[in-house]
Amino acid sequence: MLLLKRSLFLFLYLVASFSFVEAQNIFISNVQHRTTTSLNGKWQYVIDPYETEGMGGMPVYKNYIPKEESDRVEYSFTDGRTLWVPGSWNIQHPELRYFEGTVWYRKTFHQAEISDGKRYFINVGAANYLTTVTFNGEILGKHEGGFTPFSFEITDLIKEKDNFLIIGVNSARKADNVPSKVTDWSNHGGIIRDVSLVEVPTTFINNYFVSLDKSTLAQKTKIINGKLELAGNTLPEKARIVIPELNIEQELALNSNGTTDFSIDVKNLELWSPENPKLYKVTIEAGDDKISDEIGFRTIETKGKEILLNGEPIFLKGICLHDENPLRKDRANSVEDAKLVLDWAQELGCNFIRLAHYPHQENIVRLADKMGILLWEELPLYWGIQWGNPEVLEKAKQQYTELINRDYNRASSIIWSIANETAPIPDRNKFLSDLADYVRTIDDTRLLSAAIKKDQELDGHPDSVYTYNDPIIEKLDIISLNEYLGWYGGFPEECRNKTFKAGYEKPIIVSEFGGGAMQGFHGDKYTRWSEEFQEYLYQESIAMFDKIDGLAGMTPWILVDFQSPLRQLSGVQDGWNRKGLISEKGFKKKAFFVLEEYYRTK
Ligand code: GCB
Repeated sequence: MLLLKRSLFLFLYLVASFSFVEAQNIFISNVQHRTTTSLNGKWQYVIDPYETEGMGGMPVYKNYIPKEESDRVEYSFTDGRTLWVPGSWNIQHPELRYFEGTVWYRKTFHQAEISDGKRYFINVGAANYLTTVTFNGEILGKHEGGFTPFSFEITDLIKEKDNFLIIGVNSARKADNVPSKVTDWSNHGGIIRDVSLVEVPTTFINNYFVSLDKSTLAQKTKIINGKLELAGNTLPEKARIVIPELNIEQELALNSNGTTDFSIDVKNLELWSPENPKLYKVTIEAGDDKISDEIGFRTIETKGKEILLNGEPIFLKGICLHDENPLRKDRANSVEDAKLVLDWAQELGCNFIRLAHYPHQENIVRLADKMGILLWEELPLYWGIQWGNPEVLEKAKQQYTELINRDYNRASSIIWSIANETAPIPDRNKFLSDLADYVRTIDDTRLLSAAIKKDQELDGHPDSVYTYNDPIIEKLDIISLNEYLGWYGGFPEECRNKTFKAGYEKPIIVSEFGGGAMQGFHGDKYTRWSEEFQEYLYQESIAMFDKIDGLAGMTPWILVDFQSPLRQLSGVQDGWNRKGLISEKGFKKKAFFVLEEYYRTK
């Protein structure tokens, strides 16, 4: 693997730290294994529909409380209204069902012991979309992007008693956001993932990357490459990495800025794979800090039209997924939520999941590591993006930096997808091409793809040939295509007349196909919304795709029905996209078994 240059690492750190924030948005990796206090639970809130950041001229984050009868304060956090964190506000109160704007959340807490030798941070797993973090009456900064983590330091502000953390979250959809204004999923607003108080030594290990060097795969002694970065003023000269099961205890000399690139020789390494999702305990120590993680080592690459995992061809038996718990109708935000859907995917026979269309919760990626499920991860570069706007490109890079920082060490994550169904116009081609280069410079250990748009003109026409002509393919390792013949245009049997022409020596993933069905509704195979229609569509689609030269996997759309404001057909959709193989209540539809059978034969 090409190691990141130290200067690049620093640059990324700066991008992640200062692009949208005055100061202090610092990336802290692996929060789960640090000393933390959860700030989840009930938070008080105030709605700010006109986005004034204050009511009656009084900033909400100042937390004004009337002391005398004569005092004028025009908002109150203590009127009994609360929101559960983490969670989507839209599903918690009828008054917030369709609310898209700003809500201010307040949490108060005591911190019994504040130590001089420690630094304190507020870490937010994700808040959708634009977040203002304030603490004890001071604005710490803003974070943009609804699905990636961020941290702000509060060391100089934290007290033993009566701390108040006030976070404003604005979920308004805007044309220059990533994603842009219209999506086929629910715009769940609010603090959607865990919030915690993180305690670290004054100088601490804020980030590290380790991965298996693919050029050494065939060797007996393999090499693990790594990077390490410390944050703080009293930088030690040395750090240490320990992997007990591999008998590794290696000293790492640090540069004067607290970073290092390193390589370790390893013998008898058990490779991570779906059949053997072996994770090693890895501990890194530097100065007063010590952090442990569980990490798997594998390689992923392409050769001609094949995808190779650990040097061996693999067929990706996949399914698409949104980051929702359908039973709770909420954004997924726990290990239990992740387990629910990963268990279903394994029942279906999957070894691969496309986490559509934005970064999902970290719990699912960590659980996939343990269960041996490969993942495709993507950013919400979806319909309607302002391709010509350089600020939007910066936002996309920022989100990618945060996602890669979070998941770099996860063996399950093998593909970064840089876009979904975007028309190949010059501005978009330039944007995605820049982004592809950027992603490769931060992480050259994974494969790049993008779900390219179905061929509009040819789609739905019998006897047609699908030609892969999107210029962005040049930049990608894998060609991925969404194809809805039989649902959006034509009937399922028209799949018999469609062929696919590649012209590239690259593997192909069918990243979406499918159609809607209401679980429990039956009819003949031409009855729209019946389970039989969807079943027939799966039979014909699978037969069509299976003939594609270079087919390396598929991720039909989608494992479970999901909420979407675009889907309003009463009595059928009622706000749900019905293309799931499983209903929102957890019942399987007939098409589930068609795909399961196909995967059994692969
Ligand atoms: C697509 C999109 C996906 C939609 C799906 C549909 O092509 O990528 O986000 O939900 O079609 O159901 O139409």
